[in-house]
Parts: sequence; C-alpha cells; structure tokens
Amino acid sequence: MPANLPPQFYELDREFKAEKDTREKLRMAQELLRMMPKHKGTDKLQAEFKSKISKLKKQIETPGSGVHGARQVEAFDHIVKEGAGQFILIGAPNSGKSSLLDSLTHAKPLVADYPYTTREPMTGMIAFDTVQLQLIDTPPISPDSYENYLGGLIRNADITVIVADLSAEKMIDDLKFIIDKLQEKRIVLKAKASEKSDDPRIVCKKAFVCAHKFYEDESHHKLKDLEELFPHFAMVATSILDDDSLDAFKMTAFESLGVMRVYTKRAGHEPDYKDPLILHLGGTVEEAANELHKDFARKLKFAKVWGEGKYQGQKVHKDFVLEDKDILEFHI
Ligand SMILES: Nc1nc2c(ncn2[C@@H]2O[C@H](COP(=O)(O)OP(=O)(O)O)[C@@H](O)[C@H]2O)c(=O)[nH]1
Ligand SMILES: [Mg+2]
Repeated sequence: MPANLPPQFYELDREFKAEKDTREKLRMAQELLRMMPKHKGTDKLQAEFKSKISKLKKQIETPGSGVHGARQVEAFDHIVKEGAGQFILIGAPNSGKSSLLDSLTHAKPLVADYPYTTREPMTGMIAFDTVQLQLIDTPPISPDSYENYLGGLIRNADITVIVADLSAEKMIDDLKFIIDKLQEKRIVLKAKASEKSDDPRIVCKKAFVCAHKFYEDESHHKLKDLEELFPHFAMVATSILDDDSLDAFKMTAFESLGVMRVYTKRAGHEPDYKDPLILHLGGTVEEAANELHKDFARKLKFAKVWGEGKYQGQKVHKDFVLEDKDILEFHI
C-alpha cells in the first residue's frame, strides 16, 4: 500500500536529516509524524519516527550524551516559565538588552559599551502592578554572532521583544538581518498571536517592538522607519533614563499577553489586590471560578462584580464576560 506522503513531508525530511541541533531535530520529527497520513501504508514509517522521537528525547534529557558528530545539547534552550508570561529580548549587539533587564528587574546582568558582553541567557522578574512577568536577556544576533539555542528559547517564550537601538546608524539593516536570521531558523515574528503560517514547518511568534535609547527631538524619524518595518506591531519607546518609559514597557508587555487581572473578594471583606486571577481577555465568571477551584465553578450560584462602566456590585451569572481589573465576589 502506497504511503501517499505530501510533498512537504519530503522537503522537511531532507531538512530533518541535515539538522544538527537535537531539539530542533525533535521538533521536526514530531512535525513529520504529525504530517504523516495515518493508515496501513505508513505503519512502518510511523513506528520508525516514534522510535526516532523517543531517542531524541532521551538525548535531550541526558546532556552530554550527544551522538558522535552532533553538537552537544545546549543547556540554555529552555527556561522554565515563571509568572504570568515569558518575554525574550532580542536585538543587535549593544542595543541595550542587558540594560533593559537591569532597569526592569532586579537581575544584575553585565552591561558594557562593547558588544558581545552577554553570552548566556539571563532572566529577571518584572513586577507589573501585582503581576510578575519573566524577562530573558540574550546574546546578540548579528552577522558575527548567533547562539544556536536562541531558536529554542524564542519558540518556547510567550512573547518576543525586538529591541531596536534608535541611536544605531544601521538600525534598520541590523533588524532586517535579525528577521532574516530567524526566518532561516523557521521563526516568523508577528504582530498578533492569531497570525499563523500555512507552512507547518514555520513557527509564528507574537512580538512587540521596543524602540530603545529614545531621546526626544532626535528619535522621531527613526520611529517612522521602525513602524514601516514592523507595521501593526505594538511599539513602545524606552530609555533607561526615563522611568515612565519603563512603566510603559511593562504595560505593553502585559497587554501583549492578551490577559487580564481579576481581583477576588469575599462578602464583607476588602478585595484581594495582591494576588489577582490571570485570565485571557474575554474570560468569563465561570473561567475565573474555575481558576480558583473546579468545585467552585460547579457550585457557583451567582457572582457580584465591580469595575469600570458597571453597575457596582452588579449581580451576574457564570457566562458574564469580565474586563481587566474587575473585582469579583463569588456566591455558592
Ligand atoms: N543613551 C542610552 N544608552 C543606553 C540605554 N540603554 C543602554 N544604553 C547603553 O548602551 C550600551 C550597551 O548596553 P547593553 O545593555 O550592554 O546592550 P546589549 O549588548 O544589548 O546587552 C551601554 O553603554 C549602555 O549604557 C538607553 O536607554 N539610553
Ligand atoms: Mg548584553
């Protein structure tokens, strides 16, 4: 019985055979298995790929066991997520990534005015209101520098932050290089999370632009160039010397996640502002209750809600759609 494999399968299979990076190879093998039509004619091939996948997984789990000729598995290509979202800073050498990590979090990365100071990813936590966001600083992407683990890190992160250095003469060329380099690694940066590629080999990642080293009077024409290169992308102008701009960065980052904060309160008590529920935009009272406890959602009779543009203490049911910063009181 013929296997009837789609042409894309053969293309990706060729790339799979040539790929050296173990995690990338694993991702491709999983994709190939997914692309395979499932019938008798592909039984053997399916088994073959399942075995390849389990071997690759083993290699990743036991660092140092890289097969002869393959590069050592990089320990940096996966950072465990913490907080409401994971953000990865990418940019040219000296664009100010480490300075941003330093100013936005309590992490202490090495900042220097010579390029290639950062070799390993560094993380820190941003406190935005009562929400924690995880920020990752990375080595630069340029014709002289690309760390192979970056692809894995970007794929794993929620949001990519493109750090554009407004003071750099070749800002646009530097950014175009980065876009092309990522494309070569089958990563396409998009303005919206819903933008997907028809090509299953390509991973689309939501990104926003950080127009960094912003200096009033001088930077405006550069912002125009950026908007042209990244149409429809969210953009925030920052400078480590301007705290308001850093707050704006935090807000942009939070908004890019497509989530909202919902505070809960008990009847007769003040709202708990310290530990909001994090729900996707458009989330309902039922989803909020579920977030607290499955039982809660099941037993819920009604809820009361306070918030902007609402009748305060309004009685609502489980399909009521909440908004950022709403306060919710459950009645079971
Ligand atoms: N004027 C200005 N300089 C900055 C700003 N942020 C960083 N720098 C400088 O840019 C240089 C490179 O910064 P660094 O954070 O090491 O860049 P990285 O290579 O992208 O990590 C350093 O000399 C920083 O002091 C900023 O907002 N304004
Ligand atoms: Mg750095």
